[in-house]
Amino acid sequence: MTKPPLTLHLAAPRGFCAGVDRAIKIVEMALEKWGAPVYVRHEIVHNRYVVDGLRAKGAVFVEELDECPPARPVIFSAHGVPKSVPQAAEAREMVYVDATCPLVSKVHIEAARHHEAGLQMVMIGHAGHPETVGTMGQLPAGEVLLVETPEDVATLEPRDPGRLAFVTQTTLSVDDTAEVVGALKARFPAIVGPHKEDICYATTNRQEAVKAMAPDCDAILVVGAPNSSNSKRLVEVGARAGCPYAQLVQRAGDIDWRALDGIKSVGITAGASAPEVLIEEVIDAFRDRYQVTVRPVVTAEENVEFKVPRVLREPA
Ligand code: 0CJ
Ligand code: F3S
Repeated sequence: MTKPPLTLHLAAPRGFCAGVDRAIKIVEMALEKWGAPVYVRHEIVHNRYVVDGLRAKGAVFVEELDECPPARPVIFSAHGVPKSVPQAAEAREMVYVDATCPLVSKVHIEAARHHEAGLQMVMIGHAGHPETVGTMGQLPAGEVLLVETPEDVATLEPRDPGRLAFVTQTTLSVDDTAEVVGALKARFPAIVGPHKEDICYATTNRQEAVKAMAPDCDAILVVGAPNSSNSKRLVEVGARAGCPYAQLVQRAGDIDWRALDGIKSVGITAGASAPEVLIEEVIDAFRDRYQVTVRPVVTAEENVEFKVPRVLREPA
């Protein structure tokens, strides 16, 4: 039987960002330096394939520091941690390596700076997400007001409406965040913040690529995990930019082929924590069923790289 033709729009940039690359390298290098087991607080990045791969090499994933034996090294995930976590590790005299993405650390520093200047902080982010918990945890409990939507801005009760600053999660929807920032600036004209928001280059670029391809796609598949904020935002961006079917898939096995029946074009992208091997797996699954023509959709070039912490560059 001849396979039906299919145009496969392949987003670029897609997949791993510099912060994820660095975080995974940190776990691998820690395992080389100290041997197994090395503990990792929270999934190093939100991807089961990555986590399972590191677990097979001797990483042990836990949710809280007190699950780690004090005699073994522990790594903090790319999403960042509240200040209390390194403090507790120090109190227990543990060896720890912080794999927080430098772009998240930058937001932590900004929040602390505004707080020291006497401004009350507002954070735009998703409640309960580890990055939001980590950024809010840079300041004493109750010091950061969280908003998720423009409606939340209307109910804020700051100490002094003239002495406010804001920071954001790095993996938000660029468009949704612009609305929340707009609502903040409308209600609190003196609010201080970044030029636009703190959404990182990787999040911005992946959303741009999806927007560019969405009008040409009968379906868009985003390779990523259900707990990956940036991956879920790509699905929303695809749907909002006009694609009638946008879906998150962890691997090729998740593809709902019946839902794709009759499509002539598909867009493929991946969240910042999804490895290229899983994208290849998805493309191969399409090649098995269709005569595929790949059309790259390139909207930006990325050449960002972050160094691993010095402790891992020195001999044991
Ligand atoms: O929070 C981050 C610094 C992004 C890390 C990479 O992506 P992922 O999927 O692990 O995390 P998000 O849920 O934050 O997108
Ligand atoms: Fe960092 Fe952005 Fe990736 S904050 S971990 S570069 S998604």
